[in-house]
Amino acid sequence: MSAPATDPATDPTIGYEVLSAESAPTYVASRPDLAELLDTDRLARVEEVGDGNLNLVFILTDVDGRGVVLKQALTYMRLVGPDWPMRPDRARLEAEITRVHSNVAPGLVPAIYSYDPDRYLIAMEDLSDHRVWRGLLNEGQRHDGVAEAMGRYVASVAFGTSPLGMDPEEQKALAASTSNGELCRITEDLVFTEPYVDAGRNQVLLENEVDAAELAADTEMVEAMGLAKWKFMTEGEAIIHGDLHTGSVMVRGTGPDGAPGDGSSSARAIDSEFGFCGPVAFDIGALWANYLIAANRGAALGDGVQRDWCLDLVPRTWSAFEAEFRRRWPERLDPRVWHDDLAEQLLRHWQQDAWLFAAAKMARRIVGLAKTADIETLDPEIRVGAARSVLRTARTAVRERVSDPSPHNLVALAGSIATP
Ligand code: SR1
Ligand code: MG
Repeated sequence: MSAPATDPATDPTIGYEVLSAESAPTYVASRPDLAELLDTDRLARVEEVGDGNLNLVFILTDVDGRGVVLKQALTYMRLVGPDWPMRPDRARLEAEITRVHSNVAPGLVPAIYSYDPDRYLIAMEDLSDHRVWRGLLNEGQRHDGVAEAMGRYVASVAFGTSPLGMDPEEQKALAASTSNGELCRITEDLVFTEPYVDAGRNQVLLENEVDAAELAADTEMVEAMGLAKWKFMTEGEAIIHGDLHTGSVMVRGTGPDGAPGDGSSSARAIDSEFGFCGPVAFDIGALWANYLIAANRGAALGDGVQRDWCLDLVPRTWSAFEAEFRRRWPERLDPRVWHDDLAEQLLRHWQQDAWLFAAAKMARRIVGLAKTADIETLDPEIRVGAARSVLRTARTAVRERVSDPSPHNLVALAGSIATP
């Protein structure tokens, strides 16, 4: 599917002002709260940079290096065009969820400056000194500390936006105000269903058609995905990110292998528009899946160092998640009945379910709509094998998850499949 030919800024069917690189400076200048963030008379850069599937994203910076990002929702999915209408109010949800996450996980998401409900437009922190983690990984760059930061982020959200850390009435009100059936349905369809029941949106290389057919005919896999879908649809634990792949993480480091904690490094989770009150393990599984996809890219390119480094991100995220969750546990709101055994049960449950969700996320990125550059940018001769390995990893993971759900076992399993 290709992006629409019509320019959204001049599309009369949209019904509200859609910005362009030409009109964005005027918009910022007209908003007193934004105009003070940068000098619109001395702009150095105005660019539409959105490379995601859904929205427009503008970066404006002035000659002094001050900037703002404007993210605007359209009335349809950008990747597909007007044939896939979507409610633009998703931008409000993203603004609200990012603000909540900022409160519970400070420094790990972008700052939100304002939300414009007339234009479905978020103004947020300029992260143009960061880069999208997926792109860095695809270049073979290794930024230590990012996997750990994301583990801490997921744990902070799990604790701080669930009844463990929020007043139960407030938490239920937040769950209601961030309820997002439309975007959840996209995940329910694209992640848990369509890789197994083709709705006409699946696509693989000719040589991988046999792998896609085997995946869909694998009853144990399909039943596991049925369970994963059920969990996704019913387990409202915390206000999760909902789409935490490596393309949703921005990284600033000191360069390749840059050491975080030196004051200049930073990792932020962006794009939480798929957020809702859902299962905590979904975010962990999304990260794990994308680490394993990146490891398979490394293996396909014959880069064993990159492969091993990417595999190791799985336990790194888990350990940071577990440590942060345990650190917060003494602050839980109802220790009268939430004894320490519950923490152990929750950690076990999240570890097991992360395998299930990781398997779902791996398979969808190979077979279904919305793939990953990690695999898609490989030459077809090696792409076939990499795609096959990711699918094998997903199918093996659903079988192995019960006997030993440790992250190290997932690494061993994935490493035995991701061979150069
Ligand atoms: C068709 S685009 C939808 C996908 O893009 C987002 O990144 C989510 O992963 C979603 O499934
Ligand atoms: Mg996104």
